[in-house]
Amino acid sequence: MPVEETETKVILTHPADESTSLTILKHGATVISWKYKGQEKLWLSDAAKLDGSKPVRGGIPLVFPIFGKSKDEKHPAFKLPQHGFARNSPWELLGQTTENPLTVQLGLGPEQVDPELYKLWDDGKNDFTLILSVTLGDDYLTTGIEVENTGSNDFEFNWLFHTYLRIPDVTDVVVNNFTDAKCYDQLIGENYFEKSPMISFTEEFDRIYKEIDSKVIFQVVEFGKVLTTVERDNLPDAVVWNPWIKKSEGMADFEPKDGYLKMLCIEPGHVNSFVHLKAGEKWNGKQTLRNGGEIKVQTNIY
Ligand code: TA6
Repeated sequence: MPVEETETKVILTHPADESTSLTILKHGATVISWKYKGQEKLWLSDAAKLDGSKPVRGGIPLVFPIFGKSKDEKHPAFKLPQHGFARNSPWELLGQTTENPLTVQLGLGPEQVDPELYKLWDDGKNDFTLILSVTLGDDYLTTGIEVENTGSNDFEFNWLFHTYLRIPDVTDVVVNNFTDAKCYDQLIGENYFEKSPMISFTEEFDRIYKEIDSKVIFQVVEFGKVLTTVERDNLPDAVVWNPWIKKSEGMADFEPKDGYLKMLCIEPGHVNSFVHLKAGEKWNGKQTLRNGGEIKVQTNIY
């Protein structure tokens, strides 16, 4: 059955290849598994909470309306927890929209968010609808978001797909096409231009790459072979994160502790600035994760 719904999950199975499938946890509308011909492409912690008690450690958590924690106590999202409330709220399955490729939609509105949490955002005066579209293609997964301001109050927000890619060994992979991108390094608190043609990982890594043209694709490459390609539509920024040893040890829901070797977050989003949405307006952003592909070297000079 291409689409199966349980109380807590939605499972999509490719109509022509049952070894290609994906699982969405309704909590946070978090894609927790994407199998391409039986091979798991996303990383999920063995200790990830899947009971709705906290955001999922792994898969594709959804970051809205704030990335990180606001440092401006006057900002409407200042009181919200890190990464906002979308990833920690119960979304509902709206239905299947297409058969080929197979697509379902899940929705979130204020009425589904914990009232205590919701009122931390602008005193609860914003009205919105989030519609997540998830597409299982032959060799790709697409997650697209539509944010609609359904109220009378203009608001601003960040959006980010906090994608945890599964990889054989992070010390064996490089990621291309961040060359010359503007970057804010969260670990040293500095801005600089990325000079590496292929970024590699030998320690904790936490960088926000900013305002990169959507034509630029990012590729996780192992021994000259592309494992996964990340494409973006209307998501100008991308965070790259690996917690490494110490940070992994400090996260109770991060297991196994050496799991940092098997994951890499490449997170398309709009986080370097806020999206300003007037009453009645809509905004869309999309990522496509593609299995494999030919190495395509691009620069950020457009
Ligand atoms: O996306 C990178 C990041 O902002 C890191 O700084 C780290 O905090 C990570 O997100 C995980 O955040 P979480 O709230 O899920 O523990």
